[in-house]
Amino acid sequence: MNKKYVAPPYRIKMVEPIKVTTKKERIEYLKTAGYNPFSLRSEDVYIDLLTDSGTGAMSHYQWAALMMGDEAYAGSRSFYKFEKVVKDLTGYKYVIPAHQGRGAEQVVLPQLVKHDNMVFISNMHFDTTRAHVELAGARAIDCVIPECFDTVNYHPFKGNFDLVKLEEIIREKGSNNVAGIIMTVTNNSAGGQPVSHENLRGVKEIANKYGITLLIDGARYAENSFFVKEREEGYQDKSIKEIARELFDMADIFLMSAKKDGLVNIGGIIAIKNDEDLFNQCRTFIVPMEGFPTYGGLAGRDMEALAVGLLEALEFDYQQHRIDQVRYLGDKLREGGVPIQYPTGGHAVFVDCKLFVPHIPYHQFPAQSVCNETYLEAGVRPVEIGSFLLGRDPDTHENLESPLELMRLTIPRRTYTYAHLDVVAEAVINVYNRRETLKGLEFDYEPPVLRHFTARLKPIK
Ligand code: PM9
Repeated sequence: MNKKYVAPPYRIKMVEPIKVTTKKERIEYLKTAGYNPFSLRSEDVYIDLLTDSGTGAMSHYQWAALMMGDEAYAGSRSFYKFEKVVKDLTGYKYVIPAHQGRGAEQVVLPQLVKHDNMVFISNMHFDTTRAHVELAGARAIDCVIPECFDTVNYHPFKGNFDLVKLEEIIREKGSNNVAGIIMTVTNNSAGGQPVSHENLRGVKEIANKYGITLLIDGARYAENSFFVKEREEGYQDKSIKEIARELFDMADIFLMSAKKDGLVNIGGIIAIKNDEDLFNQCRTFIVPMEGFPTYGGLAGRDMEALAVGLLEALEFDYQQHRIDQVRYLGDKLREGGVPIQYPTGGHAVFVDCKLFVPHIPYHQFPAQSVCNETYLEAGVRPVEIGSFLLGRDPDTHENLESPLELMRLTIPRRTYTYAHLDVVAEAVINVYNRRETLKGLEFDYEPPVLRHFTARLKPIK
């Protein structure tokens, strides 16, 4: 096998041209976008590493499946096909589609909030999950192991829960005030870092001891299962599918943004192991929020493509190449001296901007500044995961300081080649070599919720 990288287990049947722009053009585009790459037009981006969410390429099996979509409003044949795949995969009794991950969150999370002053505890809440926890009147507490914040040293499972702290929080809050424990796999916000099954077993024991519901936020559950196979003692001979099944066996609810490991452009999943009452509540609420329970905001054709994509994401050859592409970019950046969250995660390389631009304080959004400069350098669009995204304290409205200031270079699935990743590495290394010249940012306009999506910024002179 090629030692430099794992070559793709697919060939390319259709291409989408992308535009190379000049630096002069990019300076104008970024200014018009309010120094927020979310507001750039995608046609002004050369290599788009904003997200791996819904941006991947579907296989020809998925495109063929689209043609089989049954667009009946109720009882669609495509729903039953999708439902069977999810039930077989998870072993759960109840399945409801949603239009995407946050659609699933907005339906399920409020059902678990029974009274005032409740909390959810997660290894790390993703930003939309945190927003839905807060919109449901609860509070979100993160409880990841401290090794996660040390980007320099290796730890195989930086996504793990801090089990001692988890139990302390439950005792302090009182178990009847804990609406749920959310295990995010992989842990997106801290670098696409995996969670071990040993850790998950520990979380399950604690959840059982205190009678608390355990949810899996499994947008990237198949990538997590690949890492478990690769790194955790005793899993080397198991298939990714078997490992994933063990993960589902340990939880009560599975929420998924299917735009990641579902290998589709749109879709979400709610799966409930056996709580019939909760299922009935969700079926009731999905109607005004997302749509009738057999389509949940999706077209029949979307459910067809998802039924196929869920299984493709569990194939070993697919995952081996996928994870290797990301690791390739991480290794190139490390060779160039760029500080990254190490080891490289499943879906993205996370550049540590606290170390990259230590002269920019958190309230001037250091990682956003590095993202903008990377776009100016080569038309590569990364995304900030740091204090800009974290937002303000819901009670005091103070700017929160994120423990990590990260620039995420997110790799869409089956979309870019290793040559594109070479361009990205060169661009980031060039920016790193002139890092002292980078400046912080301040707000021109700040929206009240999930501000990073639509805010406008300006460079501090
Ligand atoms: N994640 C991501 O880019 C897409 C939105 S931000 C550009 O990483 C987890 C772990 C996620 C996630 C989305 C959602 C929400 C829930 N949990 O985007 O609503 O990573 O499908 O999913 C994004 P939806």
